[in-house]
Amino acid sequence: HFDIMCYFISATFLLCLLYSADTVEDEMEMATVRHRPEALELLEAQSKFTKKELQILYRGFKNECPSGVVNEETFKEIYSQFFPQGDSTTYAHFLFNAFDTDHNGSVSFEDFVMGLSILLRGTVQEKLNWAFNLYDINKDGYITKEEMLDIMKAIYDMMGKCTYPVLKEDAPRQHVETFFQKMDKNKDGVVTIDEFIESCQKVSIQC
Ligand SMILES: [Ca+2]
Ligand SMILES: [Ca+2]
Ligand SMILES: [Ca+2]
Repeated sequence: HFDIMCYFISATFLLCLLYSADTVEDEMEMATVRHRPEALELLEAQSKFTKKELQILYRGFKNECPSGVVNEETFKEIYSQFFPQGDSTTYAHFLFNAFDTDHNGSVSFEDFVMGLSILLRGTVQEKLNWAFNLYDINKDGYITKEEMLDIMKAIYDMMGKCTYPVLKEDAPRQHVETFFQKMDKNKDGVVTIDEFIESCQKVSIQC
């Protein structure tokens, strides 16, 4: 499970780098930032980024998405640039839903910053909560074996055949069976947030 977590965090980190890469001064963008000082101040209080970092992130965000929001298609395009050898469509879809916390079909700058804040600077507990929310595809508070299998297949698709040329067809299912056995402590067929956090923390300690 740990390597999967690392993969998904690094993938998200790449997205962050892309957004913040272009730090070229642009007067128009700075003007836009100045138009929303209250919004940035609120975000500074809610997230773990400084005002300066938020301005850089905002400029990159507006650069990439002038409309101020990211839709699912844009998200998928960005991911496919980083994983050209595989098909990242499904994983990008799941990640998009995890970032779109108010489920209105778009990732606003606020959604983006709050997600990044957790992934890059959150506590272990916050990161695990976020990961649980990602795996809980239908957001009902439980991770089923099917949901975990869907995520696992999406990650395998994203990494592509070049990364794991000798991978057997049933590898994702075998992985899920192993993880699920370990996580589903009371054997009721679903993983709750408590079971998830308990087993992930054990893995982290072992690493
Ligand atoms: Ca949203
Ligand atoms: Ca669920
Ligand atoms: Ca259980």
